[in-house]
Amino acid sequence: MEKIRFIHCADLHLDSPFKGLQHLPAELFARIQNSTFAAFEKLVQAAIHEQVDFMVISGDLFDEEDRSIRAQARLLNQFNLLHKNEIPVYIIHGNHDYLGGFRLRLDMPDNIHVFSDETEVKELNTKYGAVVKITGFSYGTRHIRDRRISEYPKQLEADYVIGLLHGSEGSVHSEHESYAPFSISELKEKNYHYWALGHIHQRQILNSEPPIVYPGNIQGRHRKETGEKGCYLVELDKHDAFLTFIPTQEIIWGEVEVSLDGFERFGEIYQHIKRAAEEYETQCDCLLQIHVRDVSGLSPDILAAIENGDLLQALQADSAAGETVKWIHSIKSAPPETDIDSKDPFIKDVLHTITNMDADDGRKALAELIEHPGLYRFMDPLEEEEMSDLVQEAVELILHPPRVQ
Ligand SMILES: [Mn+2]
Repeated sequence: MEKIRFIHCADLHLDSPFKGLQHLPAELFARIQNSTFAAFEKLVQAAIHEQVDFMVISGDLFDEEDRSIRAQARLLNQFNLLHKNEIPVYIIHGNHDYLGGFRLRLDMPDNIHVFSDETEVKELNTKYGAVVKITGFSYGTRHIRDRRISEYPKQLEADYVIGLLHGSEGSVHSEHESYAPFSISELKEKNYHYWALGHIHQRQILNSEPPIVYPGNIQGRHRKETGEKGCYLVELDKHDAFLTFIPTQEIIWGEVEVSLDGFERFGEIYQHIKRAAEEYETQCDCLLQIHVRDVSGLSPDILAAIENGDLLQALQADSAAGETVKWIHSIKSAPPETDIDSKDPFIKDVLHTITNMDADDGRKALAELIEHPGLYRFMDPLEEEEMSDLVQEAVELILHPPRVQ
């Protein structure tokens, strides 16, 4: 049986607006705004260079349902390049770019195959003679909460069968909070050779035989989407699967931890953090968050300079734009462990309750907001990680209430 080679990517979120970064120096902000496109261009170059048989995109090509003309035109350019190089592309749309939201559509070249909102099977014969069947569906509406996996056919006749699915892996019980949920065993039952997932932006391989894969997004879009981002080059033969990660990010979101133990003066601390940022290794532009710890020995003046942003501003003024930019976007201080014990009994009680909350308690606490009839349509369900971030931020606010001027 001939082997096949393809690229699996997802969650391009082309033309993401990067809200909240407008205050950055204009040149840097322009690079950031262009980054989702630049990442996709790198990905297409990799596909051409590797001469893959085809490409699959598992949803969320665009960031918004009313995708901009700019995003469509730039995507079309890349699809034309793939067309010229005889690389077919198989696409499902996800919750961010569901079919119902299509306001206008540029004519796509005939190497582009988009799945409809009904689960369907498409067949492809590679130039080396392998028969591949690809199954999937596009989101017709923004919220798909049904277990659509039951509609995927079993026992398809082909050399290779690949499933495309945009959704969340989760148990039956968390159904109400997730998109097109499925379990790993449900996917395995189908006897496919590869599951090309999308939706979760953190790259992860859920299973190796057969591979069940979230490639993550191709460009981080905020401080929580740290590290390298990209796609997988997949090679399947009769017995094995080989996956190679190809980084595509144009700008990397990074985190650096800095201990301030033993430091006293503003100047020293400034130099110390600056050096730590310089030592952060990266080949591309990066946006750094600095986590300072061991701050209990610092004077109130220094602590204030960290909290009110003075230190951050000083550091930013110094990071001139160059070939590659290292921009510190925030400095966070982790509260010392002892804080929790030294607070008064009321705060201690609140903290105890809040740190023992699980995701379901969190959802109950937010039910009024999440289930509000006017908001429900617009809100994505909160992922486990977002819920724990909310709890963490609440703890920090209780321990370090913002000073009222
Ligand atoms: Mn997405």
